[in-house]
Amino acid sequence: MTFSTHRRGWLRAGLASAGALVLAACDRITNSSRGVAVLQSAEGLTRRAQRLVIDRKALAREFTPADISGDFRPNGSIDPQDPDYLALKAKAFADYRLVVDGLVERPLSLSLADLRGMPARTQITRHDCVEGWSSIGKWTGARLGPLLDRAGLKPTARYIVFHCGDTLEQTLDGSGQYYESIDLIDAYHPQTILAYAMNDQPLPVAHGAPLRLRVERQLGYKHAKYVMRIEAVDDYRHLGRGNGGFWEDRGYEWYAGI
Ligand SMILES: Nc1nc2c(c(=O)[nH]1)N[C@H]1C(S)=C(S)[C@@H](COP(=O)(O)O)O[C@H]1N2
Ligand SMILES: [Mo]
Repeated sequence: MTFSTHRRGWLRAGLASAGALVLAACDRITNSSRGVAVLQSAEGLTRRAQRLVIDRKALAREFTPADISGDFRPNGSIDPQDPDYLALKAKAFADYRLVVDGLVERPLSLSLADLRGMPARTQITRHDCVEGWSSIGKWTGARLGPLLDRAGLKPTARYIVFHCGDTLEQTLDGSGQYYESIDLIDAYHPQTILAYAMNDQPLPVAHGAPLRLRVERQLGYKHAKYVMRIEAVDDYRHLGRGNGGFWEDRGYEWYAGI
C-alpha cells in the first residue's frame, strides 16, 4: 500500500459517518453511468444532511448588555392561577422540585439550589415570537445536556418533553395545559438552558418563574415557561392532542427553527 492510499483509507475511517460509508461503497460502481448518478445523488444527499446537522448545531447570535430590551414583553401565561403553582409561588418556590423522568436510567428531583449548582451558561439573545415581536434578554440557567446526562437517557429516548405549571386554555380534557417538546439535537445544543435568572435577577413570574426553557434556535412558543417536569420519551403522540406542544396542537409547526 502506498502512503497516499493508506492515508486516504485512514481519512475515510476518520470521517466515521454514514456518508463516508456510502461514498466508499459508491466508489465501486462509479464506472457505469448509473453508478455515477447514484454517487452524485448520494454525495449531494450526504452534503445536505451534514450541512443540516452543522447548521442546527450553530449558535444563535448573542448580543451585548447594551442591546438588552428594557421592556422585554411577557406573553401567553403571565400569572398562572393553577392551584399547585399558586402554592409553590406562595412559598417563593422553596418547595419547587424539577422532576426528570421517563426514559432515563436515574430519575431526578432537583431543587432550585441543585439547579444553580449544575453546569450553567449565561447568554444575551433575541426572542422572536410568531406574533411578530422580538425582545433581547440575558438568561442564566443550567445547561440541559449535562442535566440529561446526569439522569442518563435510555437509548430509546428521542424527544424531551417539558410539562408546565400553567393552564393556558380551559378545556374539559385537560389539553389546555402548556407543554412543549424538542429533539435531542436541540436538547444538547450548548445554548439550550433551563433559565432561573433573567437580566441578572431571579426569573420573574411573568417570564416563567421559577424555571423556563431557552432553546435559542427556535421561535418563542418552544421556550416553555413554568417548567415542572422534564420527560424523556420515544414519541409525543400520546400527549395533549398529539402534536408535541400546546401551540402545535393548535396548528403551529412542531419544528420552529430560526
Ligand atoms: N408555560 C408556558 N410557556 C410559554 C407560553 C405560555 O403561555 N405558557 N407562551 C409561549 C410564547 S408564545 C412565547 S412568545 C414565550 C413568551 O415568553 P416571555 O413571556 O418571557 O416573553 O413563552 C412561550 N412559553
Ligand atoms: Mo410566542
